[in-house]
Amino acid sequence: MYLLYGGKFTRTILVEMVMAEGGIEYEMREIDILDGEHRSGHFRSINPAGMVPAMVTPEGHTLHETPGICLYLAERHGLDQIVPAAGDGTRGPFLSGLFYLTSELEPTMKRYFYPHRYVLREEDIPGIRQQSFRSALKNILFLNRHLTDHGPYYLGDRFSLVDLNMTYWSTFLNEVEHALDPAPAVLECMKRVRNRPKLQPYFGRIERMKAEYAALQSRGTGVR
Ligand SMILES: N[C@@H](CCC(=O)N[C@@H](CS)C(=O)NCC(=O)O)C(=O)O
Repeated sequence: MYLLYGGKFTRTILVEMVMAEGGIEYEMREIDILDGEHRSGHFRSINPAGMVPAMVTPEGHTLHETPGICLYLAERHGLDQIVPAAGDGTRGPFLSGLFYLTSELEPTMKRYFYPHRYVLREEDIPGIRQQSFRSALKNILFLNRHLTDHGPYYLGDRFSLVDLNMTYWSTFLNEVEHALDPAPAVLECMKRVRNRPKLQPYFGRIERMKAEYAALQSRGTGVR
């Protein structure tokens, strides 16, 4: 049995969605990031990087880094439909898309969510948040171009982990009204991903978490 550490207000839900796509069983171990539990000695003995998600395999290996965990699960459980196998012609574009999201969009989103970590003065927080939002949109516009030429999914007619990741992050940019209007192919892809029967409930949960986290932030709380 897999043990998945993570929970509310985190990207752990991406791993849960891959588990759902593959019908893979796991046990959830809730880590409260609002309470700083991810920095506790107990959790650092599992993932010294102090971040969630982390996942312990049935053999006892501890894995971290969301895209790595998702790839691992898909490959181990033969989910070739969401991760093209080595040798498949779409494997190259798939890796480019996934690494683009991981190395370009994800760090920008981290600045958007935790702007206070990137400033020396409190008054610079709104500026960092605005600047990271703009950078993220540039990444989305690049993806939009790719989807316009090759869509409706990143790999054409075939849904993959790239679409899942892109939809997850874009869902947060969508909270600013009309922000994604210049990216219609991205919006179309997001609609398809969110409507996948196995994924629908998870995107419902993400919307509820977004609303709850926004309410916390307006009261001055959140992850420090
Ligand atoms: N590169 C890591 C980043 C993980 C990450 O930043 N997780 C967030 C939750 S979504 C977290 O643990 N935040 C707590 C913190 O940074 O203090 C991954 O993709 O898994």
